[in-house]
Amino acid sequence: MVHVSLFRKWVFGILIFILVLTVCLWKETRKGIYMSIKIESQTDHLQLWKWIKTKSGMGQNKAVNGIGNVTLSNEKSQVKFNNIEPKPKEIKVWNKYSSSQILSHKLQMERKHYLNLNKYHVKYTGPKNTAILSPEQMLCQLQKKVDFRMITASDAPFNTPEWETYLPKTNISVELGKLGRCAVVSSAGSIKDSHLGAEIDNHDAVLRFNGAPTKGFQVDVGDKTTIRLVNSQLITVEEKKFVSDVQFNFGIIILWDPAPYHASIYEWFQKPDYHFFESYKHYRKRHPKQPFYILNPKMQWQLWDILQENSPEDIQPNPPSSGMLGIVLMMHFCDEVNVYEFLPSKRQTDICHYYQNTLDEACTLGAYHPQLFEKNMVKHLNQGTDEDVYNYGKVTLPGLRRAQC
Ligand code: NCC
Repeated sequence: MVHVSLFRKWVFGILIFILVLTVCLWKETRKGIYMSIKIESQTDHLQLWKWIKTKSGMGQNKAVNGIGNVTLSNEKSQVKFNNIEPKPKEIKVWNKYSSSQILSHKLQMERKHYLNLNKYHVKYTGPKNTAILSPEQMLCQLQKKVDFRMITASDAPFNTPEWETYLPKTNISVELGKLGRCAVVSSAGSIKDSHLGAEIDNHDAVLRFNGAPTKGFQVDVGDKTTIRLVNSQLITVEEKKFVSDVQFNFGIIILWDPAPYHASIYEWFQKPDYHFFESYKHYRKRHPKQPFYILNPKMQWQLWDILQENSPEDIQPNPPSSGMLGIVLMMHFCDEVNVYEFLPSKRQTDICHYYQNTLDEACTLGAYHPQLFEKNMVKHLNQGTDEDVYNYGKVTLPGLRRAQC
C-alpha cells in the first residue's frame, strides 16, 4: 500500500513539473510575438515613446566638438580596430502616433476642460485623417494654406498715421535676407547639459522663444539670436521685464497673440487675448531701430487646422504653441531647419525650462496648447535620424520653398 501511494505521488509530481514547464515555455514564446506585434499594431498610439533598434550602438558615442562637427569617440575606433561588430542598441524616441490616452490623468482632464471651454469658438468642419498624409503632402499643405505675412500699415485697422510710425516698414523677408540653415531652440529643460551651443550658433539664423536667455547658458543653447518669437502674455503681464531686460534688445522680435478662430485682423484687433498694443508702442518708442513685427493672426489657425486635419482625435481648440509657430515660420524663411529639444532627447525631464527649476509635464506634453499633436507632426516631418532625436533632441526639417507641390 505504502509503495503504491509513493509511486502515485512521484508520478503526480512529475506531471505537475511537466505542466509548469510547458506553461513557462508557452509564455516565453508569447512574449516574442507580443513585442513584434506591438510595434506595428494599433496599440502604437498608446505609447509616447517608440523603441528603435539602431543599426549599431554608435549613436551613443557621438560628441559635438567646438565648431559643431560630429565626431566619434575612441570607444568606436577601438570597436572597429578589434573588428567586433557593435551590438544593436535600443533607443527610445518620440512616437509619432502618440494619442491623448497616454497622457497622465491630470493632462487628460485639462485637455477635456479646454475642449469644453472652446474659448476661441473653434468650428472645425474639415476632415480628420485616421491615416495621416505623407510628409511631402503635409509640407504642401503648410506651403499652400499658411499665410506667413506680418501686420503692416496697410492692414485695417492698422492703416492709421499713428500705427504707420510704429510698424516696421521693411518686409521681414528683406530684413532677414535669404537664409540657408536655421536653428530653432526650444526652451525645454532637457536642453540643459546638451553642449549644443556651438552647433546651434553655427547656423545662419537662430530663433528663440519668449524670455529664454542665452547669458549663462551659452554652452548648451548658444549665443546667437536672430529672431525672438514672443507671445502677447509676455509683453503685457511681464511688461516690466520685457522693457528693461537687455536680452530682448537683440535681433528681430516677432509678437503673436491668440485670436478668435479665423477672425479677420479687424475682429481680432477688437478682441485680442491680451491688450498688448500699448506695451508694443511703449517698447517701439524706446527701441525704434529694432525690427519688431506683429504676426498676422490668421497664421495660428491655418496651422491649427492642419494639425487637426492630421490628427485622428480632437486636439485642444487653442492656438499652437510658440514653438510650433516658430518652427513653421523658420521653414518658410530658411532652406533647412534644425530644431533642438522640441522632441525630447535622452535627457527628457519634467523640468519645464532650462533656465528655471519648475517641474511641470504640461510644458512638454501640453495642456492649453495641443503640443502632443504638434510633436507628432514634427516627428512625421523629420528628415534626420532617430539617433539625432535621441542624442540631441534634433529634428531636421526642409524649408517650405523646397517642397514640390
Ligand atoms: O514655455 P514657453 O512657451 O515660453 O516655451 C517656448 C516653447 O518651447 C517649447 N517647449 C518648452 C518647454 C518644454 N518643456 N518643452 C517644449 O517643447 C514649446 O514649444 C514652447 O512653445 C508659449 O508657447 O508661448 C509658451 O509660453 C509660456 C509663457 O507664456 C512664456 O514663457 C512667457 O512667460 C507659457 N507658460 C505659461 O503661460 C505659464 C507656455 O504654456 C507656452
